Amino acid sequence: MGLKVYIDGELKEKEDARISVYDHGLLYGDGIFEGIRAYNGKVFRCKAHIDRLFDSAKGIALNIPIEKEELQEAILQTLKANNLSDAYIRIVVTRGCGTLGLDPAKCSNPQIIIITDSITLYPKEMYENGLEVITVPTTRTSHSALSPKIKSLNYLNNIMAKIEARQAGVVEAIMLNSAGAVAECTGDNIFIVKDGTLITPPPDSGILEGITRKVVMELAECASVKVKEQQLTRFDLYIADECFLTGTAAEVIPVVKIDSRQIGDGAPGQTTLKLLEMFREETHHNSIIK
Ligand code: PXG
Repeated sequence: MGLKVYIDGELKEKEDARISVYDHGLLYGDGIFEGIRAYNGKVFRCKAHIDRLFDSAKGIALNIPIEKEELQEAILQTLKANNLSDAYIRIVVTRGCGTLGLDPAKCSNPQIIIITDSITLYPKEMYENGLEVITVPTTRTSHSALSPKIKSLNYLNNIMAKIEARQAGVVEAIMLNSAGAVAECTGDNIFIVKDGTLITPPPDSGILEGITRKVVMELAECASVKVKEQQLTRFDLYIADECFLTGTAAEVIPVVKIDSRQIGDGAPGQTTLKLLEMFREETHHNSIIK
């Protein structure tokens, strides 16, 4: 039996889980999504992800036709149907079928899709040796255009940044905001360590406030590491002692080179490794954060 996907209130075989070519999610990227993980049969920070999904929906004036509790039930039901205890969960809500033309008022029946599968963003060696990343020309969307807090189905500017990184021979891009300050990566938040303090750009640098980011900040506090949200420039990255990225898919991954410059001594830093270990403990074993 193949993988089952939740779509329009039903569990269907992967091959039969389809949406219309008239769905505005496809035609205009009109919709939203969430990426969540389950570890040992438990959905990690489920409430935070569902809350963010509903906020994204509200941000684009899309009414999700089920309650939060029902969505949580549907996630658990989908995991169970696929017999998965460690999984990547992708929730997609589209505007639904409409006519050819932007008007969302002509759309009916938003589609709720839940895919549960596995995800591997980076090979194991990259977690051990660290990533090389670059800053790229494509900037993160500004609050005045499309709020970066909305996890919309329109990720093209992040995809452009990813292409720019790939073309330069590295796997990930650091995106700046339109004022030239560091925002985040294409699907991950960024942290540096400088003189023992953990620093990450604040929400108003134009970032998606990552749930992994929040967990890592809480873990740092548990480990008595000083944490600061502070605007960062490329200069701050270049003189950092350590750097790492956080995200649901990547979890915590060290960065050892930025724009061809070595960070720290060129190996994953002590604080990074400590937080990576604490994150694995938090997800797989006992909760450190109370
Ligand atoms: N910034 C952006 C722009 C994101 O899209 C994060 C930061 C990290 O947020 P969380 O809450 O996950 O810590 C994201 C999350 C994918 C994928 O398929 C992308 C995300 C999440 C899961 C999978 O590349 N983006």
